[in-house]
Amino acid sequence: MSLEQTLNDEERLAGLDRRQLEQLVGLVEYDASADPFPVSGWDSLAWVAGNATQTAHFFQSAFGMELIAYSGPETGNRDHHAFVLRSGAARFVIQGAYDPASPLADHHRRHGDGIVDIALSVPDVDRCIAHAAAQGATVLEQPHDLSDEHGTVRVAAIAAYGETRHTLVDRSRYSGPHLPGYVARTSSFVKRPGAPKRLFQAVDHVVGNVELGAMDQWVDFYNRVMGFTNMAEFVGADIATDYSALMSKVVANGNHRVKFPLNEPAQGKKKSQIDEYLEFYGGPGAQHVALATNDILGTVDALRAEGIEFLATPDSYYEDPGLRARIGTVRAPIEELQARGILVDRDEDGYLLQIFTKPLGDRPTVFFELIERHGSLGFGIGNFKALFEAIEREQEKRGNF
Ligand code: TYF
Ligand code: FE
Repeated sequence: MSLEQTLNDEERLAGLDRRQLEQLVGLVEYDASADPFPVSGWDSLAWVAGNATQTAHFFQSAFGMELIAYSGPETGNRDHHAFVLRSGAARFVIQGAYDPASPLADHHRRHGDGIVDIALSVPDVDRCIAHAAAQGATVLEQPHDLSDEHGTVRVAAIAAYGETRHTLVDRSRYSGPHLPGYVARTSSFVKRPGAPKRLFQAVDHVVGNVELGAMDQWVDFYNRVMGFTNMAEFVGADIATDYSALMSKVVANGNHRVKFPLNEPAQGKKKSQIDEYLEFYGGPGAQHVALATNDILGTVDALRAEGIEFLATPDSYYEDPGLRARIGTVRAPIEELQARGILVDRDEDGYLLQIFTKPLGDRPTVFFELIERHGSLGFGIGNFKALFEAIEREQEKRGNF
């Protein structure tokens, strides 16, 4: 059986089948044998938090994630705490310094809370690294084995934008809860009766913000080093200056599980949201994570009930007769979407529903998107104007014009 016909363990564990995954994240068939750097999907997103203990609690209490593994002083890790959380096929690792001299403390001083490692699942770590090195990528960790009584994981790491990295992980010979050094851990957290089993099923895309003039270099990096191809959607200089103050292109791995939009700032009427990010993150980094859900209405309701705040969409968005003509019939009445501020976009392949949270932490940097795809493989370009106006309203409240 080819790699592409199989679901990964996380997806199988999450009870997803292939058709659901095609719908959720736009999974496609492709010929992995010709791929110089085959990637099968996401492994995990590693975060640094100023207080991982509380951030891990927040991801459980508000985002309904489930604690599955832990590393920390009690397990022999005297540098930091790390909590592994899961929702469907999505896995987050929340890390925070224990030792005041931990490099994670310095990282947090520079960047605040954010995503430090976008780890990818690959069937052949050595082959990927050989190709990446030949293409001139910065190899941060050469391929090596990590072993314990549950088996062996092969890992390596390459540098991406800013201080972000891609760890490459092959866990096909491993049955432990996460990695050697972690122990299985469940939480005492009890979900409210009637709460949805999970609020999101998978990671759809992770967006990178890079410096002015660097977008094409990073598109080239993902093309040349990692064999990613460009997706159709992009925001060019022609529309950038009107309202969005950014330019954007999207690259994806062969099966489209992994999608990376890359933004760079553009000169607009107001200070670019990308410049604001670069200033407060202290350089390039991951801007937003889009979480795939098959019930965005229920998820938004559950998150709002936990106090999660979303960008406001003005009523004029829904009252525009052009919107109704453009989006046609979608699975919920527009009034239901309006009540929650959910945006709709349609293209030749179908439509999508999406909504964006406010920044998650103290700095105006990383935030979440929720996305429910119905055939569309896009990122909501039809919503950019409304979305960027909403972001600008938030920027103004922070005193950034
Ligand atoms: O991933 C995307 O490209 C869309 C659009 O600050 C987007 O979600 C782009 C920039 C941004 C927010 C959303
Ligand atoms: Fe997005």
